[in-house]
Amino acid sequence: MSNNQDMVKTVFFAALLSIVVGSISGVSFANMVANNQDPLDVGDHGHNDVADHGHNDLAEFDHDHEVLPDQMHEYHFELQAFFEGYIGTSGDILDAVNPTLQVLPYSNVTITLTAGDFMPHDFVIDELSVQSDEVELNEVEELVFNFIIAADEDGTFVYYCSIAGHYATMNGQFIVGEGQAIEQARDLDKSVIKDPVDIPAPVGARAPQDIEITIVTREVTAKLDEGTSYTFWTFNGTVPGPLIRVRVGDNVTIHLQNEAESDFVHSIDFHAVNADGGGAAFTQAAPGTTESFWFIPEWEGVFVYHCASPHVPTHISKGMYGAISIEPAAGLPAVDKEFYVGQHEMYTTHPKGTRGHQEHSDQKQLREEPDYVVFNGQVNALTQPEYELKVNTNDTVRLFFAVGGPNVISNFHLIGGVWDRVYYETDWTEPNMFNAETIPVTPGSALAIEIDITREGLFILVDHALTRTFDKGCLGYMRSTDT
Ligand SMILES: [Cu+2]
Repeated sequence: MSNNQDMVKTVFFAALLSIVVGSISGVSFANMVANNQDPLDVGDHGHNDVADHGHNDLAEFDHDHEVLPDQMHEYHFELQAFFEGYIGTSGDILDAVNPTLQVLPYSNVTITLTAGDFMPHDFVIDELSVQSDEVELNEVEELVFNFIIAADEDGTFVYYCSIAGHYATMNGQFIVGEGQAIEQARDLDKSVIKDPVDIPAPVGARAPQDIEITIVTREVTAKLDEGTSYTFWTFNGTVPGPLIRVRVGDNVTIHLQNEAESDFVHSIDFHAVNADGGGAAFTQAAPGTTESFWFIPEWEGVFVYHCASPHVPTHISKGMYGAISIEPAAGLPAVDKEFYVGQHEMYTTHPKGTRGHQEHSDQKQLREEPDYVVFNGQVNALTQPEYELKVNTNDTVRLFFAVGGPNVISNFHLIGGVWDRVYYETDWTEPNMFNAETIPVTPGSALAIEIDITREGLFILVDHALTRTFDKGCLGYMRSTDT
């Protein structure tokens, strides 16, 4: 498929052929069409003749000297437009949300767009120069419009609503020919969500020890969003990987075991480790092998680890990051609750909201345009009742927060509260940030935060670059109940 607009030969003509329930202007449009006038003045190719006289005239239809065949394929799709998505209202797409619309080349595509709510909506395909008028309950409740697909437009395009703020929920695929149809979603019953309470106990006050830790790298297809799957690459099957807790001065041996079922080499780079590649130089593990190295933690604090096998940003975006907490000789102060949250972003071949199996997109990653930004590996993972951060009034809460990236900084914010004490890129001796409203946490860093809960109710974890929260999946709940 060419991206060259000159090669795009579809003409969106007579955008409003008829208005079934119309406005005053709609009536005049309908009259103009009936009188064989072209209300949009789309040029001198006589396109509106196609609509009025049927297929036979198409032999004369000349798109940049290409002659269309006598027989055009005919398609009619019926969609109802809601802010939550387009709903198919007939035929194969009945009841489907943002259904995939697939046609053959040389097609005359008719779309009936019905208003579903009291907001304006439209239907746009940029690459095919399709732009409908707007529908809205109590305004124009239904439009019928059509457009011609010429032969050389094979490909997969995105249709969407161009009203401000509607793209994220109102988009789907328009496939011409074979296209690059998205695969069926699979393994939607599987999850890589890291349970935020699934963390080891604090190290406590003790002498240094020899510690052996085995971490398994696992490539897992699992749910990314409602109706959408993705193949994650993980440490121990979750995103983020396990929270590792050791004492400064311990003798830590890491065994990185890459599952035999893996397709790729994986490794581990600890930002806390004073060694080549943070250990990645010693742990490039081929599928079915285990690589080991040891280190003695020198610096207290919370640090990111991640996979550092080529291509490194891709391995991180696929889910390979986590945090290690290196705790002081005297142990950490006691708190009532501890949680572990990670943020990272994914770049996919189709926009967020697309149903099916999403693949990683190198191109979007290169442009640093993520489709998904999430806490703990899945869209809105920490809003699910089983993964909410559950606290009680008067709890002191410690939160380990890690940002894998690979590219997007977190602006970590709590709606309904203030972070009381932040250990920001520091050791554990004392917090260095107090009463923080929004904490910038760069890709490849982790920190600990404490908050004193003083009320019942809902606190909301967000990235305050709020498009990521409202449109890309970065949302979590901390719910406080009275004791
Ligand atoms: Cu990897």
